[in-house]
Amino acid sequence: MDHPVGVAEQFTPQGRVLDLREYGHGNVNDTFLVTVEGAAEPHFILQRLNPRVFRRPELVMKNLRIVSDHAARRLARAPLAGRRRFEVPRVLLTRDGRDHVIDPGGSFWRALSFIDAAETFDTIKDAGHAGEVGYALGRFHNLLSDLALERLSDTLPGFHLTPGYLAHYDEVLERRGARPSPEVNYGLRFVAERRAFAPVLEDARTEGRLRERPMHGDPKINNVMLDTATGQAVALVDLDTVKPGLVHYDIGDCLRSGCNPLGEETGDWERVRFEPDLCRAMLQGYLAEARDFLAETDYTYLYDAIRLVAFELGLRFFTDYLAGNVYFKARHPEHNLVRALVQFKLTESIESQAASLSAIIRDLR
Ligand code: GN1
Ligand code: MG
Repeated sequence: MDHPVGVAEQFTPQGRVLDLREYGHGNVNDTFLVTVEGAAEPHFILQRLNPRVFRRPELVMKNLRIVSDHAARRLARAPLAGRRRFEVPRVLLTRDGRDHVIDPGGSFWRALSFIDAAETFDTIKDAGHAGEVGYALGRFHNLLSDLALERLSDTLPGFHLTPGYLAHYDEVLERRGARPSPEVNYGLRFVAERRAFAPVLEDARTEGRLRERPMHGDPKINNVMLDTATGQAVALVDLDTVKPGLVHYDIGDCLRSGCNPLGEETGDWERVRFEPDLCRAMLQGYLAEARDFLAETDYTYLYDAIRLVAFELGLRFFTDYLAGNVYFKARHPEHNLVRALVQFKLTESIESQAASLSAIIRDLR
């Protein structure tokens, strides 16, 4: 890999790179915050895309440019009420006008504008925070609700298709087996008991009850940036997974991430809970922006979406643990197992509150 400073310099028109440091806690790409001298905007984000995950990085960039240009046009046309700001990261070009750099080692790098005076959190603070996270996702869906779907490529075939993850899990188990332990046995049983539930959203899509829209793909809480002064959501970042899909996976992902007060990286998996008050606040924030474009049947699948995405992410982590940690970056060999147990416990908590969560959805619709 080329030294990132050398790459960063190619994205700076005149300025010199003053500082470059690792940024954020992504599980897939490598992210750096770059500070430059003498530029109108002193910071930008530099990222190296993970080639094992993003096989067609040029398509990722194409989607990103379409989405970011479309959102910028919408935002310019209709500024937000109440002095709210909302931004979508811009793609930065190199000195010779390209949207990426391939270094001599073959790594794919790209740069994005930095959202200033804003911060992210890995765990939810309170219901106010939850409302803002929901708002950000609703705002984002709203901004893209009139973008023609044919313009977006499927950059990650199979991404957020739960039956596909189940098939992959079966293959890995068949190929490598699983070394038994109480935690592994719990995981195996957990998945076995929920197999029939996996295709719930895909069946609804095939049968025409849910239709595709532009989706974000990864709206977890640390991808929502909050204004450092007001605490209001000002951006939903990490747009690599934007593609045509079901917004239900986004809603489920946002809720599984934001209504788990211990956060997805806790080691205390036995105490993980899905918090209904946070769910109410988050959905309220989301629906304030999304009500206009959601159809009646969309509401029918909201509860299933919440339950499914927690299950799906647990299944993805568990599979990666069984496969030897080949997809998600892991800090220790059991990391993906613990991450899986967190999502499985969260799923159980969601299931045990099925009636009250459905009532919350009914109240808000
Ligand atoms: C990955 O890399 P990061 O942290 O933005 C993953 C998401 C998962 C998330 C769980 C492309 O996102 O699907 O929900 O980890 N992204 C990809 O933290 O697989
Ligand atoms: Mg991501």
